[in-house]
Amino acid sequence: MSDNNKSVAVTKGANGLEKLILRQLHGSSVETFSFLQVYLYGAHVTSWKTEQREELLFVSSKAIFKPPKPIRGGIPICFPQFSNLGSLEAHGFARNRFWTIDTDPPPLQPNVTNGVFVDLLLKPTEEDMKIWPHSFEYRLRITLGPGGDLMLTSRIRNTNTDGKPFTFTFAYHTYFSVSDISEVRVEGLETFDYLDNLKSRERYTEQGDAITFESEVDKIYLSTPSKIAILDHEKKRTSVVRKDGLPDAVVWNPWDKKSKAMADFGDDEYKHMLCVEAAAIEKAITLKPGEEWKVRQELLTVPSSYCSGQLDPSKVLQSS
Ligand code: TA6
Repeated sequence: MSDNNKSVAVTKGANGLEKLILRQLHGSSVETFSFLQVYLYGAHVTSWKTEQREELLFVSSKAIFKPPKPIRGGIPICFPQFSNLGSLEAHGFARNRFWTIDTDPPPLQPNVTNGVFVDLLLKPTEEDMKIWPHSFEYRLRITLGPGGDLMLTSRIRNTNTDGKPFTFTFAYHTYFSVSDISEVRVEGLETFDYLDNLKSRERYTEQGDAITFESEVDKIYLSTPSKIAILDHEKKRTSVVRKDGLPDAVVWNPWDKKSKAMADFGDDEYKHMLCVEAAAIEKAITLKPGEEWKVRQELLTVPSSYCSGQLDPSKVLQSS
């Protein structure tokens, strides 16, 4: 699909895996466009670039683009579970299944979509039903807005014909690219409670006036505000996560020891990434047959340098 200022192309990516390229032109120059790359494998966004061609997402140089391994980086979709425990694959199976392009999705209400978008669809296979015995339709709209913002809208419907409800947890496991993790602050989660994954998910309250990083962090913040800011002083850039219907937020950096333990992650790559994940974890979601759950995450970036006073996080977090 293409018109004068937006386009979607289907092409082959790593290991011949099919991927979609979305472009949104800015102004009149055909050279000025923001850009998205989405693999049908996992409905996995692996690149989001500004009109200045700046890559905003992190993908490991050692990522394995080969099923059944999920792609390390970008925005893995964690469904029907956010957990590395239990009988399902870690973080569920949505991120290591092949999705299809949904050519005739039910209308999205309210249809706030402007920009260029694709609709993707996942339904369980018979194999999937053996490990998670439920029918569902998961529709994902991925939108690159006119200003280069990235929006993911998920609609998950219970299509069980046996009258059974199902329960799940969920996260958009977003890997942000950062200049140097020791120069990054996260604003918007201070004073909130969190479950510390490094201490058997014990509950604590965030004391700091911002989250900074000197060692491994793996925290599930609970009932958090709709906006979280990630300030990258060196890049003079603030990324903002705006979430709707997703009460929790996971913050993860593996640091050095865990980085070395991951085969699909460079030993030093922890310095250049940070996961901030809009999620529904503490209170699992239950859908009866016919019910649909709709949630949204919008990502945008604003130029900023906290130290130069160009950015008052409270303004960004309170802005509409
Ligand atoms: O989101 C944080 C986390 O749950 C960490 O505990 C770590 O396991 C990370 O996800 C990566 O999980 P993955 O299954 O993608 O290797």
